[in-house]
Amino acid sequence: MNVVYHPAEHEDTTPWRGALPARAWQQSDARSLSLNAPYRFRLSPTAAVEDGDAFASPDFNDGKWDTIPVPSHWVLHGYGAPAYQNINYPFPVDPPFVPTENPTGDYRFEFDLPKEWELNNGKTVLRFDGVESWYKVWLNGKLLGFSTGSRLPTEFDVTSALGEKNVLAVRVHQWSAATYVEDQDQWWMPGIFRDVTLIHRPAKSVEDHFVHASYDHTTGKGTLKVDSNPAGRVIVPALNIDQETGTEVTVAVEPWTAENPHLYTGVLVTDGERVPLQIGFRTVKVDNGVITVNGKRILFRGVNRHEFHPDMGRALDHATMLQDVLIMKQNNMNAVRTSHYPPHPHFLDLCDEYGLWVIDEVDLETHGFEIDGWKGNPSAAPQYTEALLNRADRMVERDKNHPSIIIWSLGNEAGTGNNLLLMSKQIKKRDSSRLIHYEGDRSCEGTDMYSRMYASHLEVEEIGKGIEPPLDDPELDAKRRKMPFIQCEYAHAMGNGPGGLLEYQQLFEKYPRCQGGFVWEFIDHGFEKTTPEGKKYWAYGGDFGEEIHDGNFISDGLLFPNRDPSPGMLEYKKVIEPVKMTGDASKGTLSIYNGYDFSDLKHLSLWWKLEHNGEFVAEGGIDAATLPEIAPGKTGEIKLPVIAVDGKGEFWWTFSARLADKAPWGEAGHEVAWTQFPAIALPAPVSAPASVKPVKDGKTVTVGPATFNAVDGQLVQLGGIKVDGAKLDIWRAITDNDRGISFDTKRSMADEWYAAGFDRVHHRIDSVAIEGDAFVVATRAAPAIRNRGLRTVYRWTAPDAGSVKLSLSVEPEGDWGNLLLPRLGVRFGLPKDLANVEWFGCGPNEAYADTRTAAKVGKYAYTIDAMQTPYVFPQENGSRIDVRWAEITGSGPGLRVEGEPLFALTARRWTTEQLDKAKHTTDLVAGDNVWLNVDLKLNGIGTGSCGEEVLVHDELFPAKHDFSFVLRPLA
Ligand code: IPT
Repeated sequence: MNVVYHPAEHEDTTPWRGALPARAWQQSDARSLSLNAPYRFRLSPTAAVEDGDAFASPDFNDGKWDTIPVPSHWVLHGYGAPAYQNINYPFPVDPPFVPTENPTGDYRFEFDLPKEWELNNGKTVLRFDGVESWYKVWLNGKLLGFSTGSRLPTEFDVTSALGEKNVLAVRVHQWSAATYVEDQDQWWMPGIFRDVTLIHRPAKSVEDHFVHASYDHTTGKGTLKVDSNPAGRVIVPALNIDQETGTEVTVAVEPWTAENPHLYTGVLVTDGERVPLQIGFRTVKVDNGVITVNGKRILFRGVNRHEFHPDMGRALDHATMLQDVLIMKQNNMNAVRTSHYPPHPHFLDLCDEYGLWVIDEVDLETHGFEIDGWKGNPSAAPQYTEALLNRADRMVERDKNHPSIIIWSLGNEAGTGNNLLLMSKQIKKRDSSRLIHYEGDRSCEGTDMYSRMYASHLEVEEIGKGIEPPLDDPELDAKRRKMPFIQCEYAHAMGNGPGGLLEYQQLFEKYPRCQGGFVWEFIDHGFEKTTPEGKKYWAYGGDFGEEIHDGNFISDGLLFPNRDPSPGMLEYKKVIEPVKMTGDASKGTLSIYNGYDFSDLKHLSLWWKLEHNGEFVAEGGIDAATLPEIAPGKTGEIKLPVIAVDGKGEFWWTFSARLADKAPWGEAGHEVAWTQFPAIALPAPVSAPASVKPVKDGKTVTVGPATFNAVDGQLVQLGGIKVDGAKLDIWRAITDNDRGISFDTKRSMADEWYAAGFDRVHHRIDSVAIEGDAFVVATRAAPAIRNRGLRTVYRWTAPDAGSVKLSLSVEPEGDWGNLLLPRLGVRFGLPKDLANVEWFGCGPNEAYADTRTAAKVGKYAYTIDAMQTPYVFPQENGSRIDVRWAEITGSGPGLRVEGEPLFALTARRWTTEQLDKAKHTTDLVAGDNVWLNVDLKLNGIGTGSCGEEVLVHDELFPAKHDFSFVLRPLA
């Protein structure tokens, strides 16, 4: 039997029907009516709804229906649940067909037209700013058409259907032929999730307008031409411009840049409408293989931003959009890639206003085709040509008047194919003033730059030098070799990390061709859930019962879901600081490098502080006005204040560059950049000589304040503190980056470490003896199965009656291959009342070998609870680096640890093993001990969850290590 498959309506790849041509996003004096409101709603399990289209009729009785807010996602309002897959489609790949189980939402909304609405003047359009993924619209029973393109607007002409009383009916299918091109790495969340608006289009109002505003840096003049249909006048009072549309004028202007986002307020006037304009003059080019704006090379300090809010999903409100822009600006970012679709248009208004370079991306991703060798990929399928061109067109038309957008991106992870080339041509034809980006086609046909994601440091360096491996096609290779380079994604901010940011930044600053990148990504997409006991946690993939899912890969942002900054955000802010200061106390100078692309430093003042062993000595300010003038790319110098310091202890200068006055995005005093350096050479560490001999008394040995079991050598008591399980520790709770398979070496630390048994090390006691001044315990720490082990000798001596020093010597034996160690240190179980930690060292936040740029030397006091970083997926966290001393105290006796000279410090209420097993923060339950780790070192963090492993210089090799510190019980 021959079966013929007929695609259903929503399985047709035609992008829309009945819609008006795309046009620029604009607000104007024309009347508009927001139709955002609670709508009547019902959900059906399939696209074929029981009573057909009956619901579209104005007389349909929806009295029994629920209501749901518009805009929103129904899965966040009790209908089904969000679902997370990264690359995979949640259904069989068989375009354009989608499953019969296709959640379908019917919406109904009754509204009255305001009395003033001029029904007889011009027309009225109904606008949807975003509906996922396929929808059909009726007004008063009249079918208007259908549309796709979830994150793109669609307008329908409703003039003939509109009355004084109206019933709007919308049917939305979650899955459609369009789903195949919307396979972005995010939650699947259907619904009418952006605004719905009724907009009056008076006769002779602006059908569309295109602002062309360029800047010539050689003359300091801008050229403005506003195209409009119909023609009208353009008025820009500040520039004395009052001229016909379609004509060009060149005048002296302040240009627009992300650093100084100068906008000129104007108005476009036709006989029917006044459209306010925000004009930014700037010229984007590729000049000599480098992206320039207004004649200058720019450096992207960027981030990838998905739209996400833990309550609203992608239905963001304006306040959240503003918050995102402010967070970016306050953390020194200057660029955003709108991954992987055009954002809500208001976000782009904010980018214009506050200043961010924008890569605006087409709503396109077909990543799930990769697994089948890209067979049937819509990017190459003629069946999808119209849909893809439609998406490119609607993005460009909607967003073309934003000065902040300097690059159009064709989409993300959509393989290669002729449709992409056609999109590129279409965009270039319409708007030659911006550059084109697409990462997925390494040949760079149809793009203006070479873009990569997660290229290793080594590869970025090769690209910087122009010695990257060639393409097969010599012509394309020659072309690409002359192109500017960006990392459209790098430094995967999943869990603890990313590591290696500093080294990336150094490459971007070194090689003109390497123009920076965009960290993946801005925010963890986590939804709040509650345990049966009422404890809240962030849910990720799999927590909603998805049949297939990608777990916590959705949790890879610089912000936690509630927009609290993660340590990664603080690190990135420091690494990309636009001002670099370096102090030299021996010369008495501070050099200041202006790393802005356009700005001078007049907006900054300096504040300084001198500290002695973490205690305040002096502070002061240096006024913006008294600082030397330092042009972008130039370095200036100031003299350090003269303050006498002696050689006892550590004296540190801290210099901080802060906003001198309130900026639109930050308060006066907001820190932009800082540096620290010692005021005098650091004192050499003094090793404490033993002065009190060990004493054996029956079953115990005492060394100063420490008591040991004489048989197994275990430390059991430190002054008044009971100690549990003090021993060498090489394990850490696996981080997301440990778990990942590194792109460069194909290694997964987690796989190697579990296989090696580093989580199940046994400690064999080889000898316990008093040797002169020392109590010496010789052990061999090793997991089962293999011959490898760590010969570990603990030498305990007492510098005085009140302290005991541990000198640890660790020596690997057996076959270690190229294994690395997770950590190397000593773990102590202490009484749980020890809840507070004070330390002098780096802080205040966690820092690891390759995530430590933002750590400042100082004295800090935290509770143990506050020292934990609540990663959505629990993992190693909270280690403080370069600690000189720490005191852990509680209601009973406390303990002081003194480094010789430095150690890394971790304190927790659960063991590493418990931390390693936890899946959500609520799995972590305080136990009967506080666990203190005094570490020589931990392996770096890297960005192996999606990228490369730890750089060699931050890896922890199993070599011979000697390490000592002093323990001093406190009364
Ligand atoms: C890359 C995707 O472009 C991005 O959307 C996100 O999924 C990221 O990975 C990982 O979080 S693609 C990857 C195969 C490099």
